[in-house]
Amino acid sequence: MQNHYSGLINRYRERLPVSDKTPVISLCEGDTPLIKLANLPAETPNGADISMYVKFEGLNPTASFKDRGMTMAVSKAAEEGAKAIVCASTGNTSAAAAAYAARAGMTAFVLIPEGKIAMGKLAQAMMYGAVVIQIRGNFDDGMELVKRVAKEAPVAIVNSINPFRLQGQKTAAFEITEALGRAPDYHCIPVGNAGNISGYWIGFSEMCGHNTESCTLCNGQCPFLADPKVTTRPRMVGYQAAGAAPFMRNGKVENPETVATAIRIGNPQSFDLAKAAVDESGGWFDELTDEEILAMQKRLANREGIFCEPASAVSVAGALRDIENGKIAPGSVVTCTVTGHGLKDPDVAIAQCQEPVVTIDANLEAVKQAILGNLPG
Ligand code: AN7
Repeated sequence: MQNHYSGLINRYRERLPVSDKTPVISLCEGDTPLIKLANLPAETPNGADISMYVKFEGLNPTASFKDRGMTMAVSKAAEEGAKAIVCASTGNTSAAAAAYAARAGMTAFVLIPEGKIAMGKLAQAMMYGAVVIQIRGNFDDGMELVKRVAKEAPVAIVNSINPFRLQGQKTAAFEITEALGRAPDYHCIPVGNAGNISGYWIGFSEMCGHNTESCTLCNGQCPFLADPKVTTRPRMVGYQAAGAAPFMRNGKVENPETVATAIRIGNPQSFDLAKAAVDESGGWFDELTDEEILAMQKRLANREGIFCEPASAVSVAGALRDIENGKIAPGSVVTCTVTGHGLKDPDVAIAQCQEPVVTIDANLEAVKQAILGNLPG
């Protein structure tokens, strides 16, 4: 099968820190669709002439963007002979770590905040066979513990403080630029631990021949930097949940709280990299309330057919608000990362669908009435 897509390491091998000696641990992640929105921009004041696209990362093998970084982190851990990996997680990192560890024959230890991760993510970590360690604390507590325990036990950290994670995640920016044949004018993205926005900035920068401070691996030595594919980079726009918005408070948030549990993070590990990316690109950070987040999660599903988890709706909600208020200029090409699939968090989804499900007897007349009573006017 010569044209069989075999994952992002093989696809972008010459742009990643891998060699012939790196065992590629892959689930064919990446190559996700860039979906042009059909309805929401036109329904938004000032949005009629905006081209808006969603990079739907929920269609990765474990249903979130984390697979991009994890294929790199676990492949490099395997190259270094690791037998076990560890991460703190609000859920998606743990699912991805568990899956790639299973494939590599490693043990994954995942620290999750008790009671604060979506059910689908917990199911994944357990099915893939991770050792799930619930802590009576939040993600930030877990992250500190992971950093300390990795000094005392033989486990490789696969959180995004592992620079190979950002290298994998930068490939989404490659795919967007290739799909559009140019860089977008604005790239909008949810921000939690702030690794992904930093990875995208590396990717967009490399596409136009720039090195960034966030690329701690090549120091400007990558040969492909001399072969730019495009001439511009987007403004990077990072959106947070209002109850967990350290970038808006200019520092740590002690007790982060939001319905979007994926981004319930108060002390982002890549704070400086993300701030540099936003500043260097001429972008900005902003925040959305839980009400705005949930409303957009539902609108994306019922107006565009894209079902994402709450944290992922943040990018689209923020972008549409900034189109309406003119911060995003008319005529722009806007891309939004939609980070995780809606099926990850069925509880929050069902809780916000208020209309009761119609239940009827199993006969033709009753079905007919149910249809005729609900046809569009
Ligand atoms: C759906 O899984 O941090 O700013 O431990 O799951 O790169 O952290 C998840 C983060 C956005 C934020 N959307 O990305 C974890 C974790 C979803 C996420 C983010 C996360 P970063």
